[in-house]
Amino acid sequence: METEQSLRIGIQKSGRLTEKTIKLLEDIGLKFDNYKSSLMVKCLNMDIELLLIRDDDIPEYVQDGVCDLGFVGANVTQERRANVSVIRDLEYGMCRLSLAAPKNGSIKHAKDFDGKRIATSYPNLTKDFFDKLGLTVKIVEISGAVEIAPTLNVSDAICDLVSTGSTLRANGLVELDPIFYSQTQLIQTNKPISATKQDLINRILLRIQGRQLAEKSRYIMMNAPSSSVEEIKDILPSAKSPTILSLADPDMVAIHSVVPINQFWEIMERLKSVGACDMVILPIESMVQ
Ligand code: PRT
Ligand code: ZN
Repeated sequence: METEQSLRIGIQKSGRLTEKTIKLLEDIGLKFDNYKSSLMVKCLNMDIELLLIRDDDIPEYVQDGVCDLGFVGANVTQERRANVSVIRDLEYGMCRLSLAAPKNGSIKHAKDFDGKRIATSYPNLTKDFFDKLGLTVKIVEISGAVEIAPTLNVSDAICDLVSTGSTLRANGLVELDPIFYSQTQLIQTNKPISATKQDLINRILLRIQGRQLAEKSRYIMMNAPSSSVEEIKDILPSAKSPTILSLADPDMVAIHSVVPINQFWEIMERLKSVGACDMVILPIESMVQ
């Protein structure tokens, strides 16, 4: 009987997403060595192999079933119009695909682009945007260093990825409308896969969810007067009740809970105002609910 191939995951070999993707995979318990020197890396503790390739190739490889999963920017998947399933937004590699034009030129808004030349590595996303507006533009497809195109009079404006905006500014361009917001995503092939592989994907997904939730949460420990427990329970947003432990001093208790990072300071201040003290805040490695 033919032995089944390992679950194959496509990741960027060398680029902006590589380090964070490898870190995420390590954080969820996958072990491998030598990923820098090889194109195919076997996971040491699970039936998984990594294929290290250019990010542009990942959506097609996943679409065609060469890889079962891929970690890649939504910008690439959408531009390639790949037939894959997005199974998780991963909240890193954030950027936007934006229109930009020379600082002191006549192009100020999307409507000013009618009949103009736009340099971009994203012809499909750019065309979709202008088609929706009913405007006709001439797309000049360029594979890199798009920002220099207006200076070289290759185009009147550009459509390119932006994160901080400093590259645009350095090239005398101003950012106009963002046309697409992107982040790294976990994509899965739509080709049929075995139940064993699907189980492994489900495990990976659960671990990623746990990791993402943990990153957005903090473990908080505090002491408080027993008389404040009810007020403290009302302040803590945790869906489950907090852990309450008695202390040597019968008038005091220790309370442990998990709080979301985005409400963290507000919660701390409110806890303090009802008598909580000796608060200790810890990062969380992972969470399984
Ligand atoms: O070799 P390979 O084809 O694999 O890599 P690549 O050179 O095509 O891609 P890479 O490593 O540059 O980017 C990989 C992915 O990172 C992209 O597809 C996006 O999903 C994501 N990402 C996030 C970015 C940026 N931020 C980003 N700022 N990709 C590119 N940029 C570039 C942008 O094109 C511009 O040149 O950075 C410059 C602008 O940056 P700021 O900070 O000056 O605005
Ligand atoms: Zn690329």
